[in-house]
Amino acid sequence: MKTRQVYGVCPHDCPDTCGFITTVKDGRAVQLEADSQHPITQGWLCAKVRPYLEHVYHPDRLRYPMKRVGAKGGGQWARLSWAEAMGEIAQQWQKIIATDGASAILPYSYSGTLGLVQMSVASSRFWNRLGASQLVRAICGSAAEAAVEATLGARLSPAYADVAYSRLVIIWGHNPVSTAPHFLPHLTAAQRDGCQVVVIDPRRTRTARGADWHIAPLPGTDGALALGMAQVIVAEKLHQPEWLARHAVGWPQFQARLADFPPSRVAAITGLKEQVIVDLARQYATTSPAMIKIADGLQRNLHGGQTISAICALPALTGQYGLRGGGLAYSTSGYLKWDKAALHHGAECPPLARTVNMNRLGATLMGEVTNPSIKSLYVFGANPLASSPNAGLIAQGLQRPDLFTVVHELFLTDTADYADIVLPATSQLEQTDLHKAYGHTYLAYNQPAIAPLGECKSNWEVIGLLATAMGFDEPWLHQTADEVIAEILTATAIHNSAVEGLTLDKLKVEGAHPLNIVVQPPFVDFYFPTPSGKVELQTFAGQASCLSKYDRYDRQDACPTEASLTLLTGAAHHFVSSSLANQASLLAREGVPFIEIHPADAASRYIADDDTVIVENERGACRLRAVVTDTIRPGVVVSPKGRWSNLDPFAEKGNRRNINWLTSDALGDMAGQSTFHSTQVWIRKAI
Ligand SMILES: Nc1nc2c(c(=O)[nH]1)N[C@H]1C(S)=C(S)[C@@H](COP(=O)(O)OP(=O)(O)OC[C@H]3O[C@@H](n4cnc5c(=O)[nH]c(N)nc54)[C@H](O)[C@@H]3O)O[C@H]1N2
Ligand SMILES: Nc1nc2c(c(=O)[nH]1)N[C@H]1C(S)=C(S)[C@@H](COP(=O)(O)OP(=O)(O)OC[C@H]3O[C@@H](n4cnc5c(=O)[nH]c(N)nc54)[C@H](O)[C@@H]3O)O[C@H]1N2
Ligand code: SF4
Ligand SMILES: [Mo]
Repeated sequence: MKTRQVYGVCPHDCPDTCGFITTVKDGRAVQLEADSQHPITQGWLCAKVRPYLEHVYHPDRLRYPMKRVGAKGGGQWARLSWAEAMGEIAQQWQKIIATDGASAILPYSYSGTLGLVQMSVASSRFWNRLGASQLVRAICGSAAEAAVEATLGARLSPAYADVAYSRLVIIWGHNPVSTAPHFLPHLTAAQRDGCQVVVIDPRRTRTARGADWHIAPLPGTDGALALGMAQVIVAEKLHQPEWLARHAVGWPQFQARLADFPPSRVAAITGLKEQVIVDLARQYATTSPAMIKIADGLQRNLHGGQTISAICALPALTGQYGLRGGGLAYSTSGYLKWDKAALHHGAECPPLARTVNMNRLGATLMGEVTNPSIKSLYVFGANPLASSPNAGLIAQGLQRPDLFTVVHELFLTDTADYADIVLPATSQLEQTDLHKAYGHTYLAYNQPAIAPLGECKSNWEVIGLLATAMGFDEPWLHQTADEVIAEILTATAIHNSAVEGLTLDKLKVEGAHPLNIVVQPPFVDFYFPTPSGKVELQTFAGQASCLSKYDRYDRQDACPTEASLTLLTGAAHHFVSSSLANQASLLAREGVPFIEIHPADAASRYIADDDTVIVENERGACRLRAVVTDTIRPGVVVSPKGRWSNLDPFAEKGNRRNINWLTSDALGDMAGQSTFHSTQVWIRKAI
C-alpha cells in the first residue's frame, strides 16, 4: 500500500485561507488535517471544512458532462462526452456571435474558489479574448473596498496577532467566530490581558456573546453612528488636530459635516440611547491602541459606501493609524496585487466589452440589458440562483427558452438545475492552484492530492478546451496551471517586492510562505498610498462618502415600518455562502432553514417558536421555521444565507425557495454594491 501526504489550501471565501495536509492511500484521500506548521491555521480547521472529505467524495458529485433533455429545470439529463459538450457550446456561441456579437455572452463566476488560476485567471483571459460582457463583481464587498482604498490608498490590514497590542477592539458588523475563526484565539487572549471588546451588530452573534459590550443599532445606520461618535469626540476635544493637520486632507470639510450629527439625532436614526453613543465615543477616543475591525456584512446595504468611509475616518480623528494594535483591520488584499498584464493578457484581447453588474442578474436576463440582450450564460464557481439577490427573477431568466446556459459545477445546484449543459468540476483536492489570503500575508500552493473524480475538469482546463473549440490558439490560453503561476509570479516580482524570491519551485515546497512585507503595522511610516499621500476624508468622484449628505438615513429603508421588519441574511456558521450546504453532517448541525424573530415581534404576529412562517415582500415569499429569540433587536429578523432551494424541506408545499427570493437587488451608494440587507419583509404564520 502506498501512502503519501500532500499540502493543500482551503479554497473557500474566508480570510483565513488555511493550510491542510491530505493523506492519500492507493489514490484515495483518507484523511484531511490542518497544517500544524501554518502560522494562521495553527493546527485546526473550522467546523465547516473538518469533514472536507465528505464534500470531495459526496455521492452527488457530478462526474461527466450532461445535456438537458425535456423542459428547463425538469431534471432530465443525457450523458455527453467532453468533445460533444464543447462542440455544442462552440456551435451555439458562434451562432450568437454572428447575430448579436460576443457581448451577448455573459460569464458569471465568483467565490467557489479564490485561487489565482481557477478563479482570477479562469474568469478573465478567455472571456476578454472572446469579447464577452464583463461581470461587475460587486456582490460581496465592493463598497468597502472602494471606500477603504479611496480613504487610505490601499487595503492594508494588521496581522491577526497584532490584536495582542490592542487595549480596545470594536468589531463592527462582523462576526469572526463564524467568518474568520482563526482571529478568535488572538482576540480572546488579548481580552484575557485586559483588552476591551465591543461588538456592534443588530443581533447578538456568536462573536457578540464573548464581548464586553454589545451595541445593537438599527441596520444600515452605522455611518450615522460613526459620525455621531466623531461629533462627540470633536466636541469634547478628544481628537488629534495635529495628527489630522499632518496626515489627512479634507479634515475641515469633515468637521463641518459633524454639526448635523449631534447624539440626539444619531440616537433617533440608530435606535440607540444617546448615552450609548457618547460613552462609545469617549471610550474609543481615550483608549489606545484601539482597533476597529470590519468585514463586509456591514456594508451590504444602500449606504454601505458612506458607512465604511465614515468608519475609516475615526482612526484618523484619534491618530490611531500606524499604531501597532490600532487603526483599521479590514483586508490584507492590498499587500499583493498580481501583475495585471500577466493575469489578463488584455493588450492581446479586443477592447473590453460592456459591463453587467452581477447583482442585477435577474433583471439583466429579463430585459434590463439590451443591444444585445444576454443570449448565453456561462456559470462557474458560483451559484447565483441560491446566492444572488432577487432569486425569483433569476429563476424566470434562467427559464427563458432562448437563453443558452452552461454551468460548470461539482454538484447539481439550484443554478445547474436550469442549465442546458452541465460540466463536472474538480474539487480542490483534484486541482492545482496558488492562494493569497485576504486576512493574512502568507502565500500557499495547492498541490493536487488525488486524480480527478470521473471525468471532472478544473476551471482552467475547461477554459483551454473552450479556447480550442472557439479556435483561439494564443499560448496564454493553453498553459498548464503551473505555467500560469510561474508567469504571473515572475511578472509580479518585477514591481512588487512582496513576492521577491518566491518562485514556483520554492512555493511547491511544503506549506505557506510569508510575503516580504516591510511596512508593519500598516501606515507605521504615515505614508498612505492615496494621491495626496495622506488619509483622504473627501467626497470621492461621483460617489457617496462620509461627506455626502446622509439624507437616506432619514428612516427610509433602514427602519421598518410598523408592520415590516428589516431582514439580515449574513453568514451561516456551517456553510460558506451556498458551498457545503448540501453536506448531510453540516445540514444536520445547521438545522431546518430558519428565521430568527424577537419575542415582541413574534407575539404581535401570533408566531410561536418552531412555527412554520411565510416571509414575504414585493419580490417573493419563502417558508421558514421561526426561531423566537431575544438575540436580535426588535424590528429585525435574521435568516442566514446559503440554503439550496432544491433541498428545501418545505418544497412539498410548493416552496422550493430560499431567502434570496426576497432580497434587494438594488445597487448601493458606491461601486455597484449589493444591498441584501436593505430588505424589508412581512411575516405571518403558515396555516
Ligand atoms: N461560516 C461562514 N463563514 C464565511 C461565510 C459564510 O457564508 N459562512 N462567507 C464568507 C464571505 S463570502 C464573506 S464576504 C465573509 C463575511 O464576513 P462577515 O462580514 O463577518 O459576515 P456577515 O455574516 O455577512 O456579516 C457580519 C455581521 O454583520 C451584521 N450586519 C448586517 N447589517 C448590519 C448593519 O447595518 N450594521 C451592523 N452593525 N451590522 C450589520 C450581521 O448581523 C452579521 O452578524 O465571511 C466569509 N466567511
Ligand atoms: N442573502 C444573502 N445572500 C448573499 C450574501 C448575503 O449576505 N446575504 N452574501 C453574498 C456574498 S458575500 C458572496 S461572496 C456571495 C457568494 O456567492 P457565490 O460566489 O455564488 O458562492 P456560493 O454560493 O458558495 O457558490 C459557489 C459555487 O461554486 C462551486 N465551486 C466550488 N469550487 C469550484 C471550482 O473549482 N470550479 C467550479 N466550476 N465550481 C466550483 C461550488 O460547488 C458552489 O456551488 O453570496 C452572496 N449571497
Ligand atoms: S473556511 Fe476558513 S477557517 Fe475554515 S478551513 Fe477554510 S480558510 Fe480555514
Ligand atoms: Mo463574500
